[in-house]
Amino acid sequence: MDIQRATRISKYLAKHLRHEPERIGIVLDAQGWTSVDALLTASAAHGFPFTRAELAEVVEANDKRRYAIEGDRIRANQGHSVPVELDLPAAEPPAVLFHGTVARSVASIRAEGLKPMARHAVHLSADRETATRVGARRGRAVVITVDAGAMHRTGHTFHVSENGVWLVERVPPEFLRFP
Ligand code: HQG
Repeated sequence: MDIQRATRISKYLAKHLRHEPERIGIVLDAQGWTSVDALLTASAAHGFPFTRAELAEVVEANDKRRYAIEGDRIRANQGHSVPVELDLPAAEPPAVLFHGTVARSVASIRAEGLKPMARHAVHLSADRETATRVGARRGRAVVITVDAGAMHRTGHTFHVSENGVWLVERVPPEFLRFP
């Protein structure tokens, strides 16, 4: 499969497994899973057919392991805007984590801390390079350092997704260090 086709399928999955399942008439369970058969049928019925083999390849080869297939079900590993309980175990974060953003958001982040905005959780990266890539989606990246160790000690709960993204409900400004 060429890379454009794989990217189109991946974006289609993101749209319907994270944000708008109802658009193609699929239903996610409480943990975000839906049946692979239902997804293949619904996608074809809504004008974007792909095969089970293509789906498996996209899930397997995805640069960020955004999706998981287990038996006959599939879900997005993180990034939802629809309500789901991913049931990820709480995990102890490393001493510092990173968040990539852009200059225009910094004043507001300084004042209010990091908020989940349209998603369920604030997304944090274990390394600076990943955070730089996340920020660079929107312009010139600004990488903020999060004192995750101190947050953990003061009772903030962290989860880590299947694909290594650290998730937390919010980050108050006192735990942030700006460049
Ligand atoms: C910003 C992609 C103003 C925040 C990426 C970010 C990631 C604030 C934006 C994943 C703010 C939210 C998530 C505040 C946060 N005031 N702006 N108080 N608090 N922000 O897309 O972290 O390809 O929801 O800095 O690679 O950019 O989808 O979050 O700029 O892993 O798998 O509000 O999405 O992964 O944007 O990205 P997003 P994000 P996927």
